[in-house]
Order: sequence, then structure tokens, then C-alpha cells
Amino acid sequence: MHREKSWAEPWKIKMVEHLRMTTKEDRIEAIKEAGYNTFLLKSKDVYIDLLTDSGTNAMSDVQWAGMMLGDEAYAGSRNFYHLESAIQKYYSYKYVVPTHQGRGAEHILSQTLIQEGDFIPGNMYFTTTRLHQELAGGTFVDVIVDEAHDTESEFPFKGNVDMNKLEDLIKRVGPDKIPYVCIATSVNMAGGQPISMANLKELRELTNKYGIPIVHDMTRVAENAWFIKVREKEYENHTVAQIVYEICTLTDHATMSAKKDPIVNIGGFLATNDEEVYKKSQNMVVIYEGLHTYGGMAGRDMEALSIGIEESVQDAHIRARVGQTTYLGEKLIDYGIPIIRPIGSHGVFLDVKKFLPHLSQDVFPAQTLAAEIYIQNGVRTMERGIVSAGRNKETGDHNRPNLELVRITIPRRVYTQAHMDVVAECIDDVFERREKIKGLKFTYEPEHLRFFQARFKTID
Ligand code: PLI
Repeated sequence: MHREKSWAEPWKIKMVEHLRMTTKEDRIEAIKEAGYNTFLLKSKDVYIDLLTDSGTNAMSDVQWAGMMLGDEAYAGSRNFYHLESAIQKYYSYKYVVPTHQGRGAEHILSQTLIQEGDFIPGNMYFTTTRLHQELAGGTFVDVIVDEAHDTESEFPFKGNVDMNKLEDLIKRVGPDKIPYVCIATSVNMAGGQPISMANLKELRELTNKYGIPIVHDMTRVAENAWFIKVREKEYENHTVAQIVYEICTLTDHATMSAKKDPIVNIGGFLATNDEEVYKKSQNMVVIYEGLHTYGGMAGRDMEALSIGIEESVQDAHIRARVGQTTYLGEKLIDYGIPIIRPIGSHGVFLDVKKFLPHLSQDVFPAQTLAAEIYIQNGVRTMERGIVSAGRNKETGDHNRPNLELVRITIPRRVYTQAHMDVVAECIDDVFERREKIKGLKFTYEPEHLRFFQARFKTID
């Protein structure tokens, strides 16, 4: 009999953290107190925490050993030089400015490169990235392919840039008004969807023609590389490390939230091949983050990160990482639950417009569903829909994204396949009672990144 070969994680468990089970009554009380926002729940009240894959990863014994090698000198820590050489070796960039996390790098790069009135095209927005572009006086323009906004499309590279949309924008506003094109690998808001190498090469050609640099949001670059390996014929015999390196060589600058791909709990950096940008960024980092050889990280954090970068580009690691997400996604598909297809890299995204078709976007269906999933079995997920999309900075109206999603995000090396079974059953139980679910309304709406701190009440 022919059967697919199973994958297994390339590690075994040395230490465990106990989980706490709660009752349904406890959870109803907890979510009410949290204003129906899963970001405002206390971690002690959560059973399986799939809020995010950001900073929630399990480090290896080698990374923990690295923590003991922290050189906590204010200036010139040896761990910084180790980090710098890991970035040069695996990601190709010449110059490195460490930051406390990804948004620290986004802030510095946006302030360095964007002028009031500029336009920044990107393959879909990310919350913090777009906010920093706007705070610097820029306007984000979505140039991702249409398939990315279509939950039914099985297109394998939904992270691709639509060159016509980009070239139309360049012709409309002029290349001088575009300081850079911002490209995320493994596009978070599209459902963890990859950009192809062919598309990146085309983008490089087009941007070269107009003299526009490319900024690479490389937060999940290794996960993107895995999809290139398995979906782009030309790359099937390349290693993930080789593909990651090649992706980076096609871009000019990068921002990294090290809390994702490189398997650490805190950290980030800005990297560039441009000496002038490097110097300006180095000068800014001392104002907002810390000296240019630590940028908000402890020496020990930089050591764990240097080791994590190397571990994160190993084929066996990424295969198991994406394999676990696929496992959960396929289980949900078997239950008939609507999810974004193809299944992404870092999480499974519920298609809430199909899950709760009776709720209009005005009553925040994805926010509501995330709260209901928590009530069901203590599984914490996150809204990625109209609440995350915020308001239009000109009109003040809600931005209304086509994608109204709940993200079930999987931390790296933390949960087992049995946890994934429990999660799938939990979602299925909510699906069974979906018709009885009602929406929410705001009781408090913060000005920036409202999804983090907004509060809601139920609509009776
Ligand atoms: O959370 P930071 O500041 O380390 O990184 C910001 C950030 C930038 N780009 C991308 C693609 C992200 O996914 C990202 C952070 N993501 C979070 C927190 C998440 O839960 O997905």
C-alpha cells in the first residue's frame, strides 16, 4: 500500500510548562472582563494560546546555553558581532542595526526614508508597518494580486505583487514620490501566503527600471522559502537556507521581527546594503532604542537570536513547522469549516464571512468569533478583520477589508499534534452552534492599532 511519509519534529521535549484548564463559567466571566478582546485576557485564563506566533516560541537547549554567554557590556557586546555575522551569512545584508522588536525597525526606517506626501506600495498592509508609514507622512497603497483578497482562490503565491497595479501607481504619482516598495515574505494579513521567487525577480527588474528600492519585511522569510521550495519547480533541490539568502539578495533593506522566524522571545533588527541609510538609522537608534550595538536587546537576547537564525533556516525545522499548520488546516477542512486556502505558514485563518454569514461587518464578526472560540474551550485566537484594519485616516470611516478572518496562530516548537486535535474539535463545536452567535459593539476604541486594546459588549 502506498502512503505519504509522515514528518516528525526534529527535536524532543526536555522541559514542560503546565497548562491550566478552566470551566465554561470561568471563561464567560474572563472574556466579559476582557471586553470581548482576546488581547485583554490574562494568560492564566487561557488553555491553548494561539493568539500569535510572535515571541511565543520555544528556544532550543543551544539557544538557552547561548543565554549564559550574554556579554552585557553597554557598548561593543560580543553578542552583537555574532548577530551581525549571522545576518550577513544567512540573510546577505551588509549593515545591521539592532532594535527591541520589529516595529522599532519599522519606525526608524519609515522616519529615515519617507517624506510627507509619499506613497508606499506593498503586498498587503501590516498593522504596525502601515501605521509607521502613515506617522512618517506616507500613504500605503495595496499592490498585491487580486487572488490574495479572494478566500476561495487556490493560487499558490497569493503574496505576489501585481506588476500592473504597481506600474500604474508609479506612472500616476511619479517614481520620486515612492521612496520604496515594501514586500513582506509570507504575507501575514493574507493568511501567511508566500511570494514567489519569479515574482520577486520581476519586481526587482521593474523597480530597477524606476530606481526604486525594495524594503523586505523578512519576519517570516524562512516559511516563505519553504513554499518556494515545494511549489516552484526550479527550487525543489535548493535548501531553505539557499532560498532565504537569494530572496534577501533581491532586496535593498529589511526589517525583522525576530520574535517569529528566528525562534526567540524578543528582538528585531533593521538591515541594509546602503551605507547612508545605515548611518542615519544608527543615529536614530540611539534616540529611540539604545546604543547601536544592542538597540533594546540584552546581550543574551542577541546571542539566542544569532543561534535562532541558524536553526530557523534548517529544512527539517521548517518542514515540521509548516507541517503542523497544514495538519490543523486539513483537519478543519475535513470538518467542513471555511478557512483560507491554500493553508498558510504560521496559522490557519477562518473565513468568518462564511462561518458567520448572518453577521454584517458592522458587528465585528471575527472579533465575536474569537471570543466564542475562547468561551468554548479556552483556546485563544485573534481577530484579523475590520477591527484590525482600523479607520481611514482621511475620512475617519472604518476600513472594510474583504478578508474578515480569525487567525489560529501556531507558536514554533510549543504545542503537539494532540493539541491541534483539541483545537480543531473546539472550532467544530463553535461551528455547530454558529447560527446562535450574535455580534459586538465598541465600548472603547483607541486611536492607534485599536485591535490591541479595544473593548466591546455583546449585542442582545
Ligand atoms: O511585533 P513586532 O514589533 O516585533 O513586529 C511587527 C511585525 C512586522 N511585520 C509583520 C509581518 C508582523 O507579523 C509583525 C508582528 N506580528 C505580530 C505581533 C503578529 O501577531 O503577527
